[in-house]
Amino acid sequence: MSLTQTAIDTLARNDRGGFTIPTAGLYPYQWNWDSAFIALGIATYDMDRAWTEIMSLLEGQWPDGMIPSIIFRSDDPSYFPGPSRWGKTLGPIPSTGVSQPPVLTTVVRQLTDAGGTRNAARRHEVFDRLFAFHKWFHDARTSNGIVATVHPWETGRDNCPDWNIGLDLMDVAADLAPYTRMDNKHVNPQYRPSQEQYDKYLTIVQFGDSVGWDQRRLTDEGPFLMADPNIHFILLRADKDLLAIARDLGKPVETLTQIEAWIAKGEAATDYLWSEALGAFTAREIRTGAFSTGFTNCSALCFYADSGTAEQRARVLDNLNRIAAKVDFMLPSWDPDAEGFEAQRYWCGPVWPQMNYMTSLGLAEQGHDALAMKIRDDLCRAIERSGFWECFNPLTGEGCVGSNFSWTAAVWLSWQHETKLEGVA
Ligand code: 9WN
Repeated sequence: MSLTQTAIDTLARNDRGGFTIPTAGLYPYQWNWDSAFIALGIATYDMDRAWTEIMSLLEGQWPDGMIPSIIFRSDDPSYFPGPSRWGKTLGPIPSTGVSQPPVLTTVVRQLTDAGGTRNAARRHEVFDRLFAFHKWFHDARTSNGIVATVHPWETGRDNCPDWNIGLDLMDVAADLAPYTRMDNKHVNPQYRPSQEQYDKYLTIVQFGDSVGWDQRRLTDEGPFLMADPNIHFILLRADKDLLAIARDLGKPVETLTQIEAWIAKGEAATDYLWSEALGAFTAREIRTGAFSTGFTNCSALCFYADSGTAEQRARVLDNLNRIAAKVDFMLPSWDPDAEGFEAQRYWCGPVWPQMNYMTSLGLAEQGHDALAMKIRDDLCRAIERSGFWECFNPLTGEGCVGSNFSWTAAVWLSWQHETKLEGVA
């Protein structure tokens, strides 16, 4: 059977009726940014079902605009922490109390960019909800003018060494309720976050629950507060895509002015994330201003967001070329020259399909076709060698952690469908 057919079958197998889980067992619910990438993949063969994926994700949106990282439509004992551990969250469906990188608007634009009345109607149908989601990031998550994150899970890059400078500043809650991890029962524990990291993840959840999931308090008073290039660049691009959709729909001038203000704020924050020492955009601890110390697979998303100066972009390219000379498969999630690199441990080294997708798209849009192609081809080689895994060892191409993975299948389909390397912007 062809890999393309296997990819379609993988998505069908993970379909739970209107929404798609990342993979059975390990992740039995609907995840926020997973669903956005999944919609891109499904759109290559069934646009109506792709749109249903978007609409089902929006069903979980909170009244304040937040779209949670996980929507719990059931209580599945195979995953921890499930709905009971997150407590009384504020959405229409039980959910987590943090969000995930807001790639959704960009995907909506991609899905509806062909024009026509149907697509215009779809854009119209979701516009207010997308606007509310962006507003939530800019209002409830902004600290010192920077869109912050309060939990490594919100960044989608759980145990990346980027978060060590934030996690080191916090203690595990003395009254942390006992719990049993489930992730380690599905996959090799060596490839997953450490116990201490999990205790801290759960400490933040316990804090959020203790303030009734008041998002302003979670940002201002919570135990963890960092700036993440992943959320930053994805939101900045999404703001630009939201502006394009708003113009297309003929939205009022106040709406356009608001989005333009968010974009201006975002462009200023790009500089905040610039580490001169590393020549790269890195995570920062907001209370101390400390920079992380390694180049990650979101450090080159400046191209995807079309942000940063020519000098900054040139240094980012130097870093990409440095790393390309060290690994067989681009783009590792953590710098192979930095302390903490582990080729098989989750966000400490492995290649992640959705990150290669965004990085490659951004590089292509900005005219760096050779690198864009390399980042695409390396992932395709890893998939051809190992199958549709959650992530891949950058030294060997071996698959890591979850198998039969939805976003890997989706990225593959999306690339197979394109005839040339062209973005939507
Ligand atoms: C916590 C589902 C998610 C992805 C994240 C990835 C991982 C969850 C976990 O799986 O996170 O949200 O339990 O490890 O880090 O990016 O959305 O695929």
